[in-house]
Amino acid sequence: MLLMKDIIQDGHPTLRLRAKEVKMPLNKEDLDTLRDMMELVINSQDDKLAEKYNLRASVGLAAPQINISKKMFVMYTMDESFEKEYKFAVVNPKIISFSEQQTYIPGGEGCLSVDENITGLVKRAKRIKAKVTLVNLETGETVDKTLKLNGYPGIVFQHEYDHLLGVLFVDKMNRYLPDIEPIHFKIPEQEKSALS
Ligand code: UDB
Ligand code: ZN
Repeated sequence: MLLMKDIIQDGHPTLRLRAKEVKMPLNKEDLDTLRDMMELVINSQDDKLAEKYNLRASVGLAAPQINISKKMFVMYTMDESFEKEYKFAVVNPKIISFSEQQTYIPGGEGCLSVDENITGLVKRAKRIKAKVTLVNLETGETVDKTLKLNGYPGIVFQHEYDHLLGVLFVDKMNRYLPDIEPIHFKIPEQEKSALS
């Protein structure tokens, strides 16, 4: 089981490398890495398990963050209105278009690989289109897809994708973004506790 101690921190050279393509067909080791990464993210969103194992509530994790310099990441999150779930194990992604329109998370981004006291506003494309290989973590089957993502799930995707390029959010932080419209969360009351 992966824990916070397995996540490397800013300053570690692996976080600055361009991750290598994952060889297909996916081997058992890479599949198990993705399974471990997804398990950590899912457990981190369970209040009891998060407390037991001291996990920060996480929405995504890229392989370089566990010191594996390969193009793969997982994300598990909802859209801004908590209507649709985005649960992906992604291999060899390539963002093929970024909308001209930009947005950002109003509270700023953080990162599991950066001191938790650091957050900052980061400009992101409002919509992206990406070619990916998605992995079914139960069966190990893979499927090539073109994903279109908007708003918050798109921001999470871009943040994880940056990790595969050796880029951290702290490289792109802005103090103010006066000309850009932030995303807004429409949070059902009972979901609010999951946010902090
Ligand atoms: C996170 N979590 O997982 F809106 F239920 C961040 C951390 C760094 C604060 C743990 C997060 O944003 N949680 C969250 C947000 C919500 C609702 C909710 C939980 N990451 C993942 C990461 O570092 N991946 O490399 C940072 C996010 C900042 C923008 C996208 C990813
Ligand atoms: Zn991160």
